[in-house]
Amino acid sequence: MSDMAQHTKTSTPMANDEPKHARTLPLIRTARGHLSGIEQMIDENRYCIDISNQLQAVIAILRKADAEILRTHLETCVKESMTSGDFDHKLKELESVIDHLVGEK
Ligand SMILES: [Cu+2]
Repeated sequence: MSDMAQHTKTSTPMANDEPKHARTLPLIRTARGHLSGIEQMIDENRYCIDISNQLQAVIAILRKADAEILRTHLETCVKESMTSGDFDHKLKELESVIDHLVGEK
């Protein structure tokens, strides 16, 4: 089963119609705006350090977005898995995420 199917299988619809990760969308859109600006900077052959600074800013935004997604995952999917019998699988997934975050795998 793919990760997406697994996620869909174990996710519960929110009480309203708002997507579960809606609060993260502004960060994603901000990052996309930054990336467009960086693309333009490269087209304009701007100074390397200026481009790098902008890239660092996008990376920081994406890290924050990732933290928000994971926080929501804890508050929803993981919390629900405590009663659905899927908790061990959710822990394994999180262990893998932590390994990636610390650069171990
Ligand atoms: Cu989740």
